[in-house]
Amino acid sequence: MFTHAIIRTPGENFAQGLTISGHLGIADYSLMLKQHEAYAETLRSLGLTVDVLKALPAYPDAHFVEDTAVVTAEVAVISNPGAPARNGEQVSIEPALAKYKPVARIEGAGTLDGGDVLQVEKRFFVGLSERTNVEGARQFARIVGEHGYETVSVPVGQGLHFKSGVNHIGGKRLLVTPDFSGCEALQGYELFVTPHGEDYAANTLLINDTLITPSGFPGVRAILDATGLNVVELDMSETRKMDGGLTCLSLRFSA
Ligand code: CIR
Repeated sequence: MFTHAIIRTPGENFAQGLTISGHLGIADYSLMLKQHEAYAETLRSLGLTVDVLKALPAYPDAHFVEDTAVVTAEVAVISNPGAPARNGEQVSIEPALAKYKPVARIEGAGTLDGGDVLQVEKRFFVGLSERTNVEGARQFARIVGEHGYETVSVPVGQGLHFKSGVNHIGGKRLLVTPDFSGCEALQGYELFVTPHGEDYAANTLLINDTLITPSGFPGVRAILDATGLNVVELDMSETRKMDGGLTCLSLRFSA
């Protein structure tokens, strides 16, 4: 059960962040702020206490706070972001999390982005991607292993992060892009594959009994409605232009 979230206000220079989605157009700051506020309000409406951190002008991607840590019930693992332009964001997330949890860190040659880490009950999937390497996954597995969690590493072929393609939608259900539909590491789960043209909506966020999903993806919406959970849609157009999604914009935890 999540009770808290940490988010960060996007900086005025957020459109200078990393992106390979230039074909979607230049991201607009005032619209981004509006959509970010709607995101925060949705989390509050679900009963979460939301801490809002100040923008970090030196890091235009810093509002994608998910990549800077992985928070479990017992410990906050501060990440070591794999993109050089983002490495440093984790320094300012640490005090925000240390108020709530003991902290541990991914260090040295190990890199890890929180966007590559998906928790399903006592299991963590860690995507090995351009951002997260084997050493980062090894350090992460050791830290959370001390608290009884199992870690399974999964290669990420296409897509930025593991959670760009795989997310938990309650019970034993995972929402996956076609790339992950035959993934052996996901055996034992019921896989729901995003329909053609709807890969972006694989990044759907489960908050307690509610699924938050990007608007404009009717096939995914139908899959989510069939779960019987509450479903909320948010317009994610400006975040998407910067390769981000719903999970990327917050750290969720119980405190
Ligand atoms: C980046 O390339 O790092 C950012 N522009 C997008 C990060 C999205 N984060 C996430 O999927 N967890």
